[in-house]
Amino acid sequence: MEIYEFGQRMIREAGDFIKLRMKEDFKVDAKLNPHDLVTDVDKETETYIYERILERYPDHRIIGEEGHGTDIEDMSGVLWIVDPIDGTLNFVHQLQNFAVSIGVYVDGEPYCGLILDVMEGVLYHARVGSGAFKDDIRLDEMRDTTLDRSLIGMNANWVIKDQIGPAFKKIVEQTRSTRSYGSAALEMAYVATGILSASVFFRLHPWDYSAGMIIIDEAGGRTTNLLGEEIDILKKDSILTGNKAIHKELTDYFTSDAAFIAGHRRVHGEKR
Ligand code: 2AM
Ligand code: CA
Ligand code: CA
Ligand code: CA
Repeated sequence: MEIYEFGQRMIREAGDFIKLRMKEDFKVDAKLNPHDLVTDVDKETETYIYERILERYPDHRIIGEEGHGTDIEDMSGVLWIVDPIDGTLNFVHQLQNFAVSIGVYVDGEPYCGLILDVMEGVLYHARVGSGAFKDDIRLDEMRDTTLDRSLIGMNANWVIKDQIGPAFKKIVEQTRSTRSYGSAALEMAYVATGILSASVFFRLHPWDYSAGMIIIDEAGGRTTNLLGEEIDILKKDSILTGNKAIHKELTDYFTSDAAFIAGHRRVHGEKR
């Protein structure tokens, strides 16, 4: 069976696993700080996905947020990049608005992206070269927009930071409005469908953005970091994703702001 079809079936089964498991009690722990939570369900779902992939494809490799694949440093072979629950805060507080997100790479090349809105039962998916889909409906090519007539995905936390805050504040002032959904993967799926024109993130990990990047590419959009630099799929980075016109407008904007560039470099380091 093809990896893409297997992945679609398996991610829906992982969603069913979460829905069953969340009916029982689960433990919530803080990771690095009180804003950064993890639950038993995150960990158990990652293990479920890990075992399902290896039982079917013993030679594939898997990186997951909750601890699998920490030794992986190259992209050879088939690599699954897994976020078992993207939007853990939503999971804990709302029991909705969270996703399973999986990006698959073959010898370093993007192969397919899968984002399951678990409680809605909606799967956003794309295989490179075959278009992007919401369930079985093919997504239209993303249309160009300008900042002043766009809804932009953005987390309010960045507006209050010293060095980078003013740049984000200007976006709040200039765009039609901002939205924040609490799941980077779902927000990227919304960009692919066009209900957001773009989305900006700071400090995302590969498991947050890999599936979304592939789906947005297939829908005709563009993803780089906020300075317009290509993403290295094994690294943390900022993410700017959107239709091609607004992507250019926003990268031009961020790269014209010296304080923002300095703040970005401080958090993300020099570009490799
Ligand atoms: P997570 O739920 O899988 O941790 C909003 O919180 C978005 O940012 C979510 O997609 C969340 O993913 C992601 N995120 C990435 N790094 C984070 C961090 N250190 N703390 C909280 N959320 C983080
Ligand atoms: Ca997390
Ligand atoms: Ca995540
Ligand atoms: Ca997660």
